[in-house]
Amino acid sequence: MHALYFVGTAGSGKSTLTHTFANWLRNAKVSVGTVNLDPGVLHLPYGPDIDVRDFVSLQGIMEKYNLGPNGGLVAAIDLISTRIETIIEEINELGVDFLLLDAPGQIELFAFRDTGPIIVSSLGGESKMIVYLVDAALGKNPAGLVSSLLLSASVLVRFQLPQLNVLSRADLLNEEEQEQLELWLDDPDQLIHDMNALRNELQIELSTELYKSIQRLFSGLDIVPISSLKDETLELLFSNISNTLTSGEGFEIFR
Ligand SMILES: Nc1nc2c(ncn2[C@@H]2O[C@H](COP(=O)(O)OP(=O)(O)O)[C@@H](O)[C@H]2O)c(=O)[nH]1
Ligand SMILES: [Mg+2]
Repeated sequence: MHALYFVGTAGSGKSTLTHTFANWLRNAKVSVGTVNLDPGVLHLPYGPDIDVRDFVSLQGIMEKYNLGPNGGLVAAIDLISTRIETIIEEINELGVDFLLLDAPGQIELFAFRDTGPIIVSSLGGESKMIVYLVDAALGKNPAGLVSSLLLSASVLVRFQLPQLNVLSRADLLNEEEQEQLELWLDDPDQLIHDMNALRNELQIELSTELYKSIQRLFSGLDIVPISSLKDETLELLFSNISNTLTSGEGFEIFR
């Protein structure tokens, strides 16, 4: 089984992509299961095969411990790790080739509490990776892009798994904005030059060095533009995922 964790900032399109990519895989005759890891989500665009809300009740936790929504979410996430064994059993019962795991809306709950790494190290067997969603809304300006990539870099450091960066909701960018983004990704000097907010030499130097480190960390920077509204980009997503999981060899159905 291959486990794909969809991680990104709130609203970057994780749940929608879990839904559309699962459908795309099913159409390609690939067996797939979905897991909702967000105890606080009210509406999902898909019916998950496994849902952490069946194991931890946010409302119940808020009432029992007299917590507000934020404290409740933190406690709920932490409680998931106590139910891991049962969740693993359910996953194994699914017997699918691909497992799509939809991370909680707020990235810090998953990436920066202990539970995230515990879940990732326990669920999904040997073949697993992170699909990190850089929201296209943040790719419209250089500071948004750099800060989003910094977050992606910290996810990489935190989980130490193969990681693919995708530009999610790419249909929100017009052609000019797409080209601008590609220019920034290719040319750090241009990116830094366009960061008007940087007012002094120190800020410019720091940003340049940070950005170059990010590029090294991701061995160059290729961000795959995808959109849940466009099937052809989901095919591109699959071929990038298969390359990442097989170190460039690709899966059989795509060779
Ligand atoms: N235009 C566009 N909107 C999208 C796309 N994917 C998600 N959305 C919208 O973006 C919002 C947030 O999506 P959601 O999947 O809930 O994000 P999550 O918080 O990361 O799970 C919703 O209103 C979605 O309908 C996309 O590819 N293109
Ligand atoms: Mg979501």
